[in-house]
Amino acid sequence: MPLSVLIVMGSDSDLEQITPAWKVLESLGVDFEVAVASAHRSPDRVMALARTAREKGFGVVLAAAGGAAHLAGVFAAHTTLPVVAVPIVMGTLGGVDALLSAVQMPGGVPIASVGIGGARNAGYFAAAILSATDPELAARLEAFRLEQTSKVGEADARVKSKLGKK
Ligand code: RP5
Repeated sequence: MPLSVLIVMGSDSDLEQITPAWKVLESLGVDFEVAVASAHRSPDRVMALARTAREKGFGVVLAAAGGAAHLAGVFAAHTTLPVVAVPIVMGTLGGVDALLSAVQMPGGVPIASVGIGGARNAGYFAAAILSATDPELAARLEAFRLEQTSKVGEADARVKSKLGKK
Protein backbone atom coordinates (compact mmCIF):
# COMPACT_ATOMS: atom_id res chain seq x y z
CA MET A 1 0.00 0.00 0.00
CA PRO A 2 1.64 3.29 -1.08
CA LEU A 3 2.11 5.96 1.54
CA SER A 4 -0.23 8.95 1.42
CA VAL A 5 -0.08 12.67 2.21
CA LEU A 6 -1.65 14.42 5.18
CA ILE A 7 -2.61 18.02 4.44
CA VAL A 8 -3.18 19.88 7.67
CA MET A 9 -4.31 23.52 7.70
CA GLY A 10 -4.45 25.90 10.63
CA SER A 11 -7.90 27.21 9.73
CA ASP A 12 -10.62 26.60 7.19
CA SER A 13 -9.73 30.08 5.91
CA ASP A 14 -6.59 28.42 4.46
CA LEU A 15 -8.58 26.03 2.29
CA GLU A 16 -8.60 28.09 -0.89
CA GLN A 17 -4.85 28.68 -0.86
CA ILE A 18 -3.98 25.04 -0.13
CA THR A 19 -6.31 23.70 -2.84
CA PRO A 20 -3.61 23.63 -5.58
CA ALA A 21 -1.66 21.11 -3.45
CA TRP A 22 -4.40 18.50 -3.38
CA LYS A 23 -5.26 19.16 -7.05
CA VAL A 24 -1.68 18.25 -7.92
CA LEU A 25 -1.83 15.13 -5.74
CA GLU A 26 -5.09 14.10 -7.42
CA SER A 27 -3.56 14.61 -10.86
CA LEU A 28 -0.66 12.31 -9.90
CA GLY A 29 -2.87 9.65 -8.31
CA VAL A 30 -1.50 10.23 -4.80
CA ASP A 31 -3.84 9.53 -1.88
CA PHE A 32 -4.25 12.28 0.68
CA GLU A 33 -6.34 13.29 3.66
CA VAL A 34 -7.09 16.77 4.95
CA ALA A 35 -7.49 18.05 8.50
CA VAL A 36 -8.00 21.42 10.17
CA ALA A 37 -5.95 21.76 13.35
CA SER A 38 -4.49 24.89 14.85
CA ALA A 39 -1.21 24.91 16.75
CA HIS A 40 -2.48 27.63 19.09
CA ARG A 41 -6.27 27.07 19.13
CA SER A 42 -6.24 23.28 19.24
CA PRO A 43 -2.72 22.17 20.21
CA ASP A 44 -3.91 18.80 21.56
CA ARG A 45 -5.52 18.00 18.23
CA VAL A 46 -2.30 18.87 16.38
CA MET A 47 -0.32 16.64 18.73
CA ALA A 48 -2.73 13.71 18.33
CA LEU A 49 -2.67 13.99 14.54
CA ALA A 50 1.12 14.16 14.48
CA ARG A 51 1.66 11.26 16.87
CA THR A 52 -0.58 8.90 14.86
CA ALA A 53 0.36 10.08 11.35
CA ARG A 54 3.00 7.44 10.64
CA GLU A 55 0.90 4.51 11.82
CA LYS A 56 -1.98 5.76 9.64
CA GLY A 57 0.20 5.36 6.55
CA PHE A 58 1.15 8.95 5.85
CA GLY A 59 4.61 9.45 4.40
CA VAL A 60 4.71 13.24 4.34
CA VAL A 61 2.79 16.11 5.90
CA LEU A 62 1.92 19.45 4.29
CA ALA A 63 1.21 22.06 6.97
CA ALA A 64 -0.53 25.22 5.71
CA ALA A 65 -0.77 28.23 8.01
CA GLY A 66 -0.51 31.99 7.93
CA GLY A 67 0.52 34.67 10.41
CA ALA A 68 3.52 33.89 12.62
CA ALA A 69 2.73 30.30 11.78
CA HIS A 70 4.03 27.56 14.03
CA LEU A 71 1.82 24.72 12.79
CA ALA A 72 4.53 22.98 10.76
CA GLY A 73 7.10 23.25 13.54
CA VAL A 74 4.73 22.08 16.26
CA PHE A 75 3.59 19.20 14.05
CA ALA A 76 7.21 18.21 13.44
CA ALA A 77 7.84 18.25 17.20
CA HIS A 78 5.55 15.22 17.48
CA THR A 79 6.56 13.15 14.44
CA THR A 80 9.72 12.20 12.58
CA LEU A 81 7.85 12.21 9.24
CA PRO A 82 8.92 14.91 6.80
CA VAL A 83 6.84 18.06 7.31
CA VAL A 84 6.62 20.74 4.62
CA ALA A 85 5.31 24.18 5.55
CA VAL A 86 3.03 26.00 3.13
CA PRO A 87 3.15 29.69 4.16
CA ILE A 88 -0.25 31.25 3.58
CA VAL A 89 -0.59 34.80 2.22
CA MET A 90 -2.38 36.84 4.89
CA GLY A 91 -2.24 39.75 7.31
CA THR A 92 0.05 42.72 7.63
CA LEU A 93 3.17 40.88 6.47
CA GLY A 94 1.55 39.00 3.60
CA GLY A 95 3.03 35.62 4.48
CA VAL A 96 6.64 36.68 5.11
CA ASP A 97 6.11 35.98 8.81
CA ALA A 98 4.85 32.46 8.06
CA LEU A 99 7.75 31.81 5.69
CA LEU A 100 10.38 32.94 8.19
CA SER A 101 8.89 30.94 11.04
CA ALA A 102 9.29 27.84 8.86
CA VAL A 103 12.71 28.37 7.34
CA GLN A 104 14.32 29.70 10.53
CA MET A 105 13.54 26.68 12.72
CA PRO A 106 16.30 26.10 15.28
CA GLY A 107 18.36 22.95 14.77
CA GLY A 108 17.10 19.47 15.65
CA VAL A 109 13.48 19.54 14.47
CA PRO A 110 13.74 20.39 10.77
CA ILE A 111 10.89 21.30 8.50
CA ALA A 112 11.05 22.14 4.81
CA SER A 113 9.07 24.97 3.27
CA VAL A 114 7.77 25.97 -0.09
CA GLY A 115 7.49 29.65 -0.94
CA ILE A 116 4.69 31.94 0.21
CA GLY A 117 1.47 30.69 -1.37
CA GLY A 118 3.41 27.76 -2.82
CA ALA A 119 0.71 25.11 -2.49
CA ARG A 120 1.15 23.82 -6.03
CA ASN A 121 4.84 23.13 -5.49
CA ALA A 122 4.00 21.60 -2.10
CA GLY A 123 1.91 19.01 -3.95
CA TYR A 124 4.74 18.20 -6.36
CA PHE A 125 7.29 18.11 -3.54
CA ALA A 126 5.18 15.73 -1.46
CA ALA A 127 4.84 13.49 -4.51
CA ALA A 128 8.59 13.64 -5.08
CA ILE A 129 9.24 12.52 -1.49
CA LEU A 130 6.84 9.58 -1.82
CA SER A 131 8.27 8.67 -5.25
CA ALA A 132 11.51 7.63 -3.54
CA THR A 133 9.74 4.44 -2.41
CA ASP A 134 7.04 4.22 -5.12
CA PRO A 135 8.36 3.52 -8.62
CA GLU A 136 4.92 3.86 -10.23
CA LEU A 137 4.51 7.34 -8.79
CA ALA A 138 8.05 8.16 -9.94
CA ALA A 139 7.01 7.22 -13.49
CA ARG A 140 3.91 9.44 -13.29
CA LEU A 141 6.02 12.34 -12.04
CA GLU A 142 8.48 11.79 -14.88
CA ALA A 143 5.59 11.80 -17.39
CA PHE A 144 4.33 15.08 -15.94
CA ARG A 145 7.79 16.64 -16.30
CA LEU A 146 8.04 15.53 -19.93
CA GLU A 147 4.60 16.97 -20.68
CA GLN A 148 5.59 20.23 -18.98
CA THR A 149 8.79 20.38 -21.04
CA SER A 150 6.91 19.87 -24.30
CA LYS A 151 4.58 22.75 -23.37
CA VAL A 152 7.60 25.08 -23.23
CA GLY A 153 8.37 24.17 -26.86
CA GLU A 154 4.76 24.88 -27.80
CA ALA A 155 4.86 28.24 -25.98
CA ASP A 156 8.07 29.12 -27.81
CA ALA A 157 6.42 28.41 -31.17
CA ARG A 158 3.30 30.40 -30.20
CA VAL A 159 5.28 33.48 -29.13
CA LYS A 160 7.44 33.38 -32.27
CA SER A 161 4.41 33.05 -34.53
CA LYS A 162 2.62 35.93 -32.72
CA LEU A 163 5.64 38.16 -33.33
CA GLY A 164 6.14 36.91 -36.89
CA LYS A 165 9.56 35.49 -36.04
CA LYS A 166 11.07 32.12 -36.78
C1 RP5 B 1 -3.49 30.60 11.20
O1 RP5 B 1 -4.08 31.86 11.32
C2 RP5 B 1 -4.32 29.91 10.16
O2 RP5 B 1 -3.54 28.92 9.53
C3 RP5 B 1 -4.71 31.01 9.23
O3 RP5 B 1 -3.79 31.13 8.14
C4 RP5 B 1 -4.61 32.24 10.08
C5 RP5 B 1 -5.94 32.95 10.28
O4 RP5 B 1 -6.88 32.06 10.77
P1 RP5 B 1 -8.40 32.50 10.95
O5 RP5 B 1 -8.39 33.63 11.93
O6 RP5 B 1 -8.88 32.94 9.56
O7 RP5 B 1 -9.14 31.28 11.44
O8 RP5 B 1 -3.53 29.90 12.38
